[in-house]
Amino acid sequence: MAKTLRAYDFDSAIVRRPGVSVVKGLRAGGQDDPSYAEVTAEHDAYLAALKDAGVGVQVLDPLEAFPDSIFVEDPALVFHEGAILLRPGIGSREGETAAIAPVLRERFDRVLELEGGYVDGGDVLTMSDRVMIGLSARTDREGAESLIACLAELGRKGEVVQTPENVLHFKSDCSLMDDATVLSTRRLAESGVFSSYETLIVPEGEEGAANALRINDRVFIGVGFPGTIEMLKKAGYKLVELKTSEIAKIDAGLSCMSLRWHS
Ligand code: CIR
Repeated sequence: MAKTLRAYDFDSAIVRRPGVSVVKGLRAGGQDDPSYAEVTAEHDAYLAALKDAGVGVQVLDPLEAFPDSIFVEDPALVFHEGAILLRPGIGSREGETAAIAPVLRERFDRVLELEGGYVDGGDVLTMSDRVMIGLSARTDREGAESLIACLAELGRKGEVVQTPENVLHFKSDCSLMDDATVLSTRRLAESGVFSSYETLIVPEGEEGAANALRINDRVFIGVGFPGTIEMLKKAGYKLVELKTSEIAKIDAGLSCMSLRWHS
């Protein structure tokens, strides 16, 4: 009998190396530019961790014209059943979709396109029974509805939810830990979106830890979040601690640096 794939079973991924322009990546606050060398080091460690988790990784060349293109999660969504080309909700990143489209057309038999509106992949949380789409400053209702139509074509159910105010992406505030459990900030969990899930709440002051990443038997987590790390260890998760302080300067975390799927 074929094995049922869980939402965190992955054997394939795509990443894109940072260009030197990454230092000009978007940020909502007034953070300093990150260092190119340190972003590259964080990216290298992330790539090594993916490989160590048993994932085959395709590494794309940098795209200097798009400072944020290292965050390949935002212009597309990928599943075992096929890929969906999204439309990032900020002008400077819209062209990233056309850049990644040929790569996805080579890797997937089915590549769907959003009919209308805007969706950033960072607003999309794939769970085993549904795909949550968080409305945000980047993802609008039209985009979310178009995405639900694409998901239906792939046999998946989409659900529109709300990203907390002043939070970049839905997944800035949460990540799937396993089929029954979500790691979340308090502000997001209190909105009730995870009522049918167990929630592990990151301690106050560690909101950045909520963007963790479950890959196969392990969870990638940012270093510098001791309370969250202790909580997850106690809950029995195998952790891979990765430095994210440079990419955090451009509002990024662990999910955004890869597109992941099971072939
Ligand atoms: C942006 O503002 O678009 C980038 N500086 C950060 C994108 C992070 N993406 C993600 O969490 N999915």
